Formats: sequence, C-alpha cells, structure tokens
Amino acid sequence: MPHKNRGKLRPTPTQGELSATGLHVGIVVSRFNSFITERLLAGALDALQRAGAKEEQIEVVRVPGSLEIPIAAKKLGASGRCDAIICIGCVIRGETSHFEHVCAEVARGVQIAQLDTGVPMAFCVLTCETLEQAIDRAGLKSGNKGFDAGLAAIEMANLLPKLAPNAARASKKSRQSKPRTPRHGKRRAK
Ligand code: INI
Repeated sequence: MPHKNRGKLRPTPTQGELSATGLHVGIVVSRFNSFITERLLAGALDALQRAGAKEEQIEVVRVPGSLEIPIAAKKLGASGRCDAIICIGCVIRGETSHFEHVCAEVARGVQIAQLDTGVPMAFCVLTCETLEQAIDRAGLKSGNKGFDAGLAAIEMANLLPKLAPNAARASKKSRQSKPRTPRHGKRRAK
C-alpha cells in the first residue's frame, strides 16, 4: 500500500556518548617498540582527558610485549574494575615469520578476552611492515591510533550498559543525559 512516509524511517540509534564521566578505564601497554607505544599511550590519555577523565579514573598496566597483552587485559577485565580497556602494542615485521604469529595471537587473544569478560577492549596494536608506517600511525601522517582507541573505548563503555537485558529501549527521551553511576561493583580503594 503506498504510504507518504515510505523510505523516511529514522529509527533512533542506540549509541554510546563520548563522555568519560563515571568511567574507570584500563590501559594495557606493551614495552616492546616503546618509542611507538609511548606515543600511542599519550594519544589515548589525551582522548580520555578531553572526554573529561581524571587521573584516578585511569589504570595503566605495562607488559613486556604484545603477546602478553591479552592475558593482562583478560585479568584486568575480570577484576570488575574497568568499564573499558585499551590495548596498546606495536608489532613490526622482521626477517622471520615471528611477526605473523604475534599479530594473529594478539588480535585473537584480545577478542577472546573482551568476549569472555564482557568488558569492551579497544584494539590499538599496530601491525606494520615498516617503522615508518608505525611512526605515521603514532602521531604523524595518519594521526594517532591511540587517540582513536581512547574514543572507541569511551564510546563502547557507554554503549554496553544500554544493551543490557533490562536497559530502556533507545528513544529521544532516554537519550537525554542522565547522572552516571558506577557500573562495575569492585572499585579500587581510594
Ligand atoms: N613484541 C611486540 O610487541 N612487537 C614486536 O614487533 C615483537 N617482535 O617483533 O618480536 C614482539 N615480540 C615479543 C613478544 O610480544 C613477547 O613479548 C615475547 O615473545 C615473550 O613472550
């Protein structure tokens, strides 16, 4: 039946705000290729700060290499302290197949960790052919992927509670900002 509004449906999307109010964010950062990962960490911290986060809302965990990121992220996620976790590493191709193994296992491990714990994990592990590609993504030509990951973590931290079984359906009314309450029980002692 012809309808004058055909093609004009505008369902209200459910999405997360870019506000760090009330969030506790974990950052797991690898020391390997620290020249790059420290810049990615700075980018992530910049995003969190611009979204309103204070130092006490951020927990930085350092691991030796990218291969150790998934287990640390999973433990941190399982602790119940974090609303989101940012995983930072940098893998650069060398002369052996080590690169492929590390890249595949880190991506798989972080995905498993976020699905197992239900805590969103922003993937900021650069997998580059050359050092130049890594530098470009750590604050030069291609921006700072740490900053992007920081925003993704905040957005997902704010989105997931809205997808909980008892959450209100998205509507213009429920999109209006509400006061934030901590959502993960076990907070760090102050
Ligand atoms: N770890 C990285 O984060 N980036 C690399 O490029 C890298 N390469 O090339 O070897 C790397 N290796 C170390 C690995 O992540 C583990 O820390 C190590 O194997 C100990 O478990």
